Amino acid sequence: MKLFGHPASTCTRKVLFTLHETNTPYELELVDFAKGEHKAPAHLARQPFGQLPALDDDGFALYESRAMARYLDGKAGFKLSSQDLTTRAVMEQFISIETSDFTPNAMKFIYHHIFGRPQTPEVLEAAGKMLDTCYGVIDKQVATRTYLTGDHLSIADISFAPYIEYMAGTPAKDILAAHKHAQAWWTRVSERPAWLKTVGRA
Ligand SMILES: N[C@@H](CCC(=O)N[C@@H](CS)C(=O)NCC(=O)O)C(=O)O
Repeated sequence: MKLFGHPASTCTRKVLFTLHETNTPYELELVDFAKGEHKAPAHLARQPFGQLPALDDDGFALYESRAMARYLDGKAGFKLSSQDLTTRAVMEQFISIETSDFTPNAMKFIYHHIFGRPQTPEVLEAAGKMLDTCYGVIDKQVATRTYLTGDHLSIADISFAPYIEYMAGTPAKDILAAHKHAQAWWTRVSERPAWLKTVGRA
């Protein structure tokens, strides 16, 4: 199992978190953003959009981090996704919220405060309002649950992690802190050994 990516990339981290949670052996092949390797022909052959990450499982090639998380989870016996119809539907609902409503707005804060790509105050204000709505939805969900779909971590929790981690270094951390159940959920997710390995804290 080869993962072509970068340890600081949010989408690479989503897949690394899944690999660690499922105890899947892998090799990380570094694709160096700084050298533009993600836009070089070798990587474009793996990922036509020139983005990280890409996966190669003994000749089976896959891109898109959420597809990889689902594939790796299935291969490991669905440890991170319930086969119960309604539980699975809720997981997919939260992965969609992450993809459509959460991440595009989280990235505004991450670009502005972490990656040196300035955003206007109006853009940050609108993004903050959307994040507040997203954290409100999460807060309600985890008020009575350990993780987003119940007692077990799922791909839904994993999908949010890389963005919340980066936002800890931005004013958006206060939006999360205003939702005490969501904040407590993030503490549980971020203290998992698999996440600590993903971000190099274990
Ligand atoms: N939908 C893709 C998004 C991948 C993506 O945007 N990756 C970022 C790094 S986290 C990237 O490579 N950005 C560089 C670029 O788009 O040129 C996925 O989930 O894998």
